[in-house]
Amino acid sequence: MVLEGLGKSLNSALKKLFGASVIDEELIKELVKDIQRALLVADVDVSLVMAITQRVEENALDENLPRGISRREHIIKVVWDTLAYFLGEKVVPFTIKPGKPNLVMMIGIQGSGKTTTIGKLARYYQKRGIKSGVICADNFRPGAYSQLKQLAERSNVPFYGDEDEKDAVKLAKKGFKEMKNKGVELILLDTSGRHREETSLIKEMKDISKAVKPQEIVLVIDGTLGQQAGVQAGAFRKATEIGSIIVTKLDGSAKGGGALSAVSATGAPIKFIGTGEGMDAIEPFNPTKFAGRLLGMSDIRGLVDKVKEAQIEIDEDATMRIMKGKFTLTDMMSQLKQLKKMGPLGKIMEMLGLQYKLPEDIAEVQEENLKRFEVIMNSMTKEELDDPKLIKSSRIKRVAKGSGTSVQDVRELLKQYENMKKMMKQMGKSRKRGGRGGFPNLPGMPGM
Ligand SMILES: Nc1nc2c(ncn2[C@@H]2O[C@H](COP(=O)(O)OP(=O)(O)OP(=O)(O)O)[C@@H](O)[C@H]2O)c(=O)[nH]1
Ligand SMILES: [Mg+2]
Repeated sequence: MVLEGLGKSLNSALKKLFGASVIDEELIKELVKDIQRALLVADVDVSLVMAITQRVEENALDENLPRGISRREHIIKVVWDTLAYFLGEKVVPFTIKPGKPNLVMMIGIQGSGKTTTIGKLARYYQKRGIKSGVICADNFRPGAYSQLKQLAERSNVPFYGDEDEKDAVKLAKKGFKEMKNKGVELILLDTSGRHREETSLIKEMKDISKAVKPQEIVLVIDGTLGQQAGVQAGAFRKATEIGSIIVTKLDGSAKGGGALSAVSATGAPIKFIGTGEGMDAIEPFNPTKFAGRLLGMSDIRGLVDKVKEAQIEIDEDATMRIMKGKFTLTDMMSQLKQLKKMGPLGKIMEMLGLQYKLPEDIAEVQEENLKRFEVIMNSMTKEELDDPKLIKSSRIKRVAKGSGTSVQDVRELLKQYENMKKMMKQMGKSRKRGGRGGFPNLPGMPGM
């Protein structure tokens, strides 16, 4: 999992939001604190953390909610948008002209993941129908030649290297020529990792790029560096206009959030991220999607859409009453109708990532049942609807007779009511606990 730690803590912060009974300034403050903590642990720069949380705080309680959006949805969206904003703009991977030799040069300090990334990229593009090849211009580390050669063989792409040639510029030139002759469209140039700091690295980059004129120069940065990654990205951005960034080792790194945000703060475009040692562990970087994934929310979007589709109307009065512990038969009926519009409740719980075994009769709201319940309820007095406890056996008989149903049908309705009331109680309890791992507010129920 990419940035598992950060994702987990952000997700649990948002779960609290679902579990809370009221959304007020205090709750937002708590949410903001949780987010701050999560970002600081991920090594995001303090001033950036402040900027992010300020944005959330300012917008979360925005008075003007867009039509059809609940406060909860709005807050999730604010957190999501803010994170995405600070992760940078969406950029297109590489611009590759088909049928032409497109040279992409990879640079980066020792061990940042250049060679591995080249292997992954060659495979990534080859699979997508772009003829790819790799050149080893690393004449410094003894193992470099065979490392890249093996990676090329595994993906079945052409490789150029010469163990006896010590001049990196010559290697690059020769390799480029050979790849051109082979009709390779994406030529990936691997350079040496002898550099431990930016200055010498950038000098070599300039020497080689003068000789072979790459379309694009990619700085490969180790994501475990955290916010330090920003220093490299900044120096690189000053030195070249055709530069982009790949951040590696985001799998399992606690500091990856810091690396991504610091790099994006320099304005350098992050094009790919490395997410593991395997050959396929690379993906184009999309800040919006990435932020959603961090929040563990990709499915909540679906839920939000669904809620909107069903156009569930929230009855404020009923909400208040239920909050105060009063749950009437009429309330149950309107809840059941709303759930019916949304499809099986169990599925919704699943989308929210919550595990809770629902009583079967609640999970599946049957159309027929709803109709029968309605008929039965029509034979009840207002008093009875508001306080179903009053409905004892003689009243049950009367209602059954009046509605043309059976005593058993009426009992079933009352049982359903009891079940649902119990469920409401549990929800109330889990809210008081802070909601962690607890129960969400059901759509159309208090506060959602
Ligand atoms: N977990 C993880 N490991 C990675 C990733 N990318 C690279 N590595 C590992 O990082 C180490 C260094 O990778 P290389 O590709 O050799 O790095 P390099 O920049 O070419 O190194 P030099 O050429 O010596 O400077 C290797 O053990 C890789 O397996 C990644 O995304 N995730
Ligand atoms: Mg290397």
